Amino acid sequence: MSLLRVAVIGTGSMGTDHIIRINNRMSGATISAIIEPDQKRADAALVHAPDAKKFASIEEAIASGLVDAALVATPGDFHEAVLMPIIAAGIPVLCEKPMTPDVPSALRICAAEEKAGKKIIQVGFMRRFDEGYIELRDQIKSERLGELLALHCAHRNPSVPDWYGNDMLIADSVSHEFDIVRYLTDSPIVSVEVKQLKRNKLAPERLNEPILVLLETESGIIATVEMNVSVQFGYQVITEAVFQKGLAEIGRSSGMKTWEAGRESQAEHVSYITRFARAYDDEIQAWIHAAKKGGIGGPNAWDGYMSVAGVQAGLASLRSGNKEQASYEKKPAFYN
Ligand code: ISE
Repeated sequence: MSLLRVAVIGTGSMGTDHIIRINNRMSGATISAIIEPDQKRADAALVHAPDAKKFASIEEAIASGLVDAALVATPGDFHEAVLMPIIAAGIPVLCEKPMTPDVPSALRICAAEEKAGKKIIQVGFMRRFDEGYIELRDQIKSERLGELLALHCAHRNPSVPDWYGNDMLIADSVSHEFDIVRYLTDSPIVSVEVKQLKRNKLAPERLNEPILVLLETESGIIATVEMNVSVQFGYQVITEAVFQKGLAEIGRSSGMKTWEAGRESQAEHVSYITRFARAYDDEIQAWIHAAKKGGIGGPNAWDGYMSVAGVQAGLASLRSGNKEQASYEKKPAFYN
């Protein structure tokens, strides 16, 4: 295969960012199809993918014979309906997080993939491709600073769009930490406790935040996550790891420093699109290489399910205010 022909389903900000990335910066792939019900958005995306064709559904795009792989960037609620025909066609797919909105649908996806007999779903947990997280995972594994004792995470957005509701603090945003904490510690999350911090009056009325989320792993690590989506000043994802003999910190801005009018300042990111730009590039390039061989090059559907199951416990805690246990199905041998 010369170029992997990719169909993009959903051309909001993330879908469009991936289209630009694939057609301009990645090697080995081109955008051949766009599926987006909002015609204005579809046309705006086509500007970046002039050779692509618009289709009304993923089924039609697959039937056209123009599609070797798919990238799903619709809101999570639509993922299952899009993933099922892709799995049936055996086409490799990168699906943005959350894989699905709830546990039953996540398990249905895993079961369908297992039945199809091949791992073809990669879930868009781009943090696993971020240099800082990769270094931190190595640091933890090496035990150079002794055993890992705790993680302090801050996940801060300047603001969120109108359609971002209170549950999305957990389901859309902390869904990343449900994955990355498990990945850093190599241990599943067994309990979740959400605490309300003093409410930011600048937050939209529908949101009760910031929140502090305590994730406890089976191995006994507690990760604190400050989830904050109205910080106004910029976008930050910072992790401090506490070890027996020292500390490690990742995620501070390395933006340009300026000295002006008696002050020193450093540029900060304002969006995940720039904060994780390199991670997205590495994630998508790894996926393209693997998809050309018919497989995946990153977190799989079971990782997607594990995050969704953690989110379910997180949502229960958001409602009850209590510590809630997370439980998981036994991992099928297929995912070992
Ligand atoms: C968004 O969907 C993302 O995935 C970002 O990484 C996260 O920081 C943001 O809070 C989410 O809404």
